[in-house]
Amino acid sequence: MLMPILQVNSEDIPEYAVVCGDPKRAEVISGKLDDVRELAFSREYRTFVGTYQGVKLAVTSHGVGSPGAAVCFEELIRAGAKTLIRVGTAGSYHADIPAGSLVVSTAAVRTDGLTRQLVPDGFPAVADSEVAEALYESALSIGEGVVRKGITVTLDVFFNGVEKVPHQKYKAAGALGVEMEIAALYVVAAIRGVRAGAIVAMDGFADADLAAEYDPNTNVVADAVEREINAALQAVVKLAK
Ligand code: R1X
Repeated sequence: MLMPILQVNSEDIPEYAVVCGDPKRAEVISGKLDDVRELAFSREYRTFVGTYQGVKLAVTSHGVGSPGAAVCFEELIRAGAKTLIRVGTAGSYHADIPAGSLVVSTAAVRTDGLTRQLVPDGFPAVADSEVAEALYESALSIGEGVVRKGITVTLDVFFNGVEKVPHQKYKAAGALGVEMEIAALYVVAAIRGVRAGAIVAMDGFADADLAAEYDPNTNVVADAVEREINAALQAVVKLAK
């Protein structure tokens, strides 16, 4: 069956999927696979399939923000994906988790608008514990940089408007950082009965003024993205065993 937005056929989608925001990053990840095939490049959704150490997987970009990303997660699941892992970037809340650090998201605060339209208030957005553990162990085994696991915040706003996001409160409550899609992934996975996890590379500090300070295009961030991609692929192999 053809998925209407991703433009991929369900027969081509394996049980494992690695998802990322950026279509260019999807191409980079696909470069690490054997027997790669590009299935489609539709809107912001670029999909490849291939194998990594013998395990079949799809790699799909989901774009920026929860509503669009949820379309990607939903269609991958409808097409047959049973384990989804997001590799992404996030802003850090803590000086000891600087740019270049990796964080495995064990749960996400649902400050996005989308998941409120999917599930009732209070419903948690949580990672599958096996997927989170596989990601954490794989990231640690790479042996470089800061690796942490914990709660992340998912919001919709990227550049501040008039209202201020209460980052200090999330930080005080123990969240490690903030990004824009993980809650959608965890909630969609819960509703559909599949497992999901996420690892993010910190690309700066979230409470800085993004417009003035934000520069995710550094070697430190690129190295961390490379490490999180390798960790995600190793986690897929661990989970498939
Ligand atoms: O998740 C956030 C969003 O997809 C973090 O980085 C992206 C914007 O650059």
